[in-house]
Amino acid sequence: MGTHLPSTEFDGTAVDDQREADAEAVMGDPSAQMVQLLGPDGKLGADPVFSGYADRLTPEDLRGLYADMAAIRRFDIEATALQRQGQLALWVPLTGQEAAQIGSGRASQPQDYIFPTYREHGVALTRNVDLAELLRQFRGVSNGGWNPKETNFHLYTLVLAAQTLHAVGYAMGIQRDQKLAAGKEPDAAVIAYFGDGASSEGDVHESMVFASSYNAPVVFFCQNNHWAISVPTNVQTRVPLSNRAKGYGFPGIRVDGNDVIAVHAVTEWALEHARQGKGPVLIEAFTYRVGAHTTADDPTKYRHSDEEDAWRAKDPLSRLEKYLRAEGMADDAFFAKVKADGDELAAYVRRTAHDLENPDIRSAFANVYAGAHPLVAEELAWFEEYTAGFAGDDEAPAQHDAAAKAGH
Ligand SMILES: Cc1ncc(C[n+]2csc(CCOP(=O)(O)OP(=O)(O)O)c2C)c(N)n1
Ligand SMILES: [Mg+2]
Repeated sequence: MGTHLPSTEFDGTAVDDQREADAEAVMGDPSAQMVQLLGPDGKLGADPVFSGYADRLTPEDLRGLYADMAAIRRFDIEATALQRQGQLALWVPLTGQEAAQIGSGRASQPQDYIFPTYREHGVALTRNVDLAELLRQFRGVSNGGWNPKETNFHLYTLVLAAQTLHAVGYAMGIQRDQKLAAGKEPDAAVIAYFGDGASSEGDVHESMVFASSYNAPVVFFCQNNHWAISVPTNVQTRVPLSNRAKGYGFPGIRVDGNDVIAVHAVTEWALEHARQGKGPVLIEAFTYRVGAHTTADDPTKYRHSDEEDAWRAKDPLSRLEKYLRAEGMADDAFFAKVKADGDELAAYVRRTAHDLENPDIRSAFANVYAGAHPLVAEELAWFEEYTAGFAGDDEAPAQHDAAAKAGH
């Protein structure tokens, strides 16, 4: 059976002209409707609303944003290498999306709560998640890897868009808590990250309806990186994704996702809006996945390298480097230090990843229910009998906390 996807799907020959024209309108040069402060040439422009937010960033903040972006890019390279060497089962690269992630993550405050997808390693860094711990899931030694309560950075969600529902539910919860604790605790907001492909999921629609109906303090942060594996964004939508917010009755902003200053400003504005009880905001960060979808993907099969080259010219790091140098805010010594710090981070991650041990699989039975459950106990008993039957495994399984908790 042939595909039902429009012919803009990569085939190199047949092209649906109308779809191409629509795609041009949606995906083509969007500058007229996109918030951009720092252009690819490293020059800082102005915006009537968001320049005021950008002005809050000190030279030290700007150097910090650069250092974070460089660190996470270095981490991404290291994790990709670890996967190629068989140390990780899979890796999900973020290169190209550093500004969208660092800019938005750095705009959040400690009391805010973040629901990521599976690619938000840059946001994880801004929330102080130990990046070596983050590799646990990709090494297959954990279903999560870190304790979300410590950082207010939720576990990765691989079921597309499911976390947008969790985020709105959480936002509605804190909205109620805040009423009770009025004035005693800082107001908090929630960020729900999702992709352009995930935007087609019913869960996103339901989330936006609920968020709007209840005026929930949630920022929907869509990283439009132009691809959902091999499907381009113009198959997901015929209008800019940010426009969809209008239908739900809250603000939608498209921001240059490779401009860390604009992303920071827009996210700060949106979080303030949410914390002040003014309701949800949709941010569409217009960016690009420069590498493969995952280490199991080969993008040369579905897109042209000239498209990748055009986006490399809009690189988020090089434009901030140009700006910092031109303004005299950073010199060679700063960039050398950033590189050395990145190498040190990579060495730490490599060392730690090698040592991440397999968990006792019985621990999986311990966390099914809060307390003991006869069915879980029965399944654990079966499992122990089964594993005891393997040659060489002649020791009876030791009594284990998990077994105790499962009621065994
Ligand atoms: C509900 C669901 N359907 C399909 C998949 C398989 N899948 C994993 S990633 C992906 C593409 C997602 O694209 P996008 O939302 O744009 O995010 P990106 O990977 O580009 O960051 C798909 C279809 C899934 N994980 N969950
Ligand atoms: Mg995508």
